[in-house]
Amino acid sequence: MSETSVAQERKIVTSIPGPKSQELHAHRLKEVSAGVGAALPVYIDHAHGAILVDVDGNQFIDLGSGIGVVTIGHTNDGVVAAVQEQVAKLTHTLFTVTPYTPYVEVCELLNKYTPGNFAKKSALFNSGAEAVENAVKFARKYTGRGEIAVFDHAYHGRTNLTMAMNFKAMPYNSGFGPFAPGVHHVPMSYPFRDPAGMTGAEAARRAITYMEKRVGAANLAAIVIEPIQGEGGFIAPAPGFLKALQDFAHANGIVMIADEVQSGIARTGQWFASHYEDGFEPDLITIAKGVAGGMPISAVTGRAEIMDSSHPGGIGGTYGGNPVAAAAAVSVLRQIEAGGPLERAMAIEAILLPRLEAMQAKYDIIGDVRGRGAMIAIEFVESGTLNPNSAASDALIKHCHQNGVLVLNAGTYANVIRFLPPLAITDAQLNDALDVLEAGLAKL
Ligand code: PLZ
Repeated sequence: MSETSVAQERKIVTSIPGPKSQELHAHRLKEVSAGVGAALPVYIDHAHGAILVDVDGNQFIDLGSGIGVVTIGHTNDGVVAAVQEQVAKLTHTLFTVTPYTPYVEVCELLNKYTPGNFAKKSALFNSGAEAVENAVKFARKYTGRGEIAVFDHAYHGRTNLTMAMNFKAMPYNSGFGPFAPGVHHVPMSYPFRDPAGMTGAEAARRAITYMEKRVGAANLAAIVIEPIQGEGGFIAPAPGFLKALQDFAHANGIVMIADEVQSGIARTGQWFASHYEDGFEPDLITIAKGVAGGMPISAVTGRAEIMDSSHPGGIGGTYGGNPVAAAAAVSVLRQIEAGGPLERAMAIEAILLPRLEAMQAKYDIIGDVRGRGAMIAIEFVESGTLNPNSAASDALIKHCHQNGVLVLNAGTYANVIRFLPPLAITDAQLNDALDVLEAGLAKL
């Protein structure tokens, strides 16, 4: 889809969802499992940049990027060209049968741009959950230990192990157990809800005490944490928290794993959100979503000695690092390398943060504005309290959807609106979307 074929503006021409979408949705409800949800059942026909066009001709400004996936923009020209070229050349061999080069190039680029000035290697998979599963496999094999620590408010996926690692029972886990053993949930640093003034070091002490007393440091294979939590509501721990956890991990032979499935790949204005914490260099990083502009591919990247701990054949899968998805990833990574996306994420922050903070000053149901780059959220409370106010966020999300702005909710208490725009969004589109949000706030 070229730029000219999608007018880069918001346009609502029917009720939302429109008549065609309603008809398609009725069909879907008959054919598709009810367990697969639908946040906004408008059926999208095509997209470019930050604009989604539905089957009724409505155009939405996308502030969700398919939950942080099309970071580089919908139908990015480079990604489209790379995919078209690769799909006509080679679509599959299975890398562990007969290899091909795009797989290796993705690994090389990830080894280069992940934090940590040490020898690294990578392995490729299909989904974020699969990357997290494999990071835990590497850590267990390397340490010979079984237990892992995860954090309150975390989200890591929908497989059996990653369900065990999620914080929220509903909707992710409830009724799907029993879950994989050996997973321990530890208190997170949540500056907005922690006691006022609690430092990162103090929150880390709380978490470490739990790991030492409840699990035993010598039993832990890995600590797994999202440097900025995604589904949990863009919770960035207080400064010093991540580094203190890493120091504890390294003093005790534990592998430090950063789950950057949502926060990685230019999303926050750095290659990885881990870069924001001084001295934080995770041993392993999980990567997915934004790395391939919508093509399914994921990775584990990290210390060579950990990544080499498995015997050949212990790691893999039929589709992992598929040539077409890998070609898309090379395009995305080369575009970030060439410059532009990181700066664009910071420019988006420079628009989003002050405008949202101005709204917070005016409307006291906005308790917190937080995040980095193009990963920013607002948390709603009942006026003058910390009580979660999901009625307000629900109403506002609905208002935005009705008016052609796609926003997503998040948070343990479902009281957070998160903004994950494609970096291709223009200033005018972003400001237009924020005008819609502000009009909704005024109406509440
Ligand atoms: N780790 C940090 O954010 C995916 C989930 C949306 P998969 N988050 C979006 C939904 O409702 O399914 C995610 C994440 C972090 C792991 C994952 C899992 O990635 O590619 O969805 O498996």
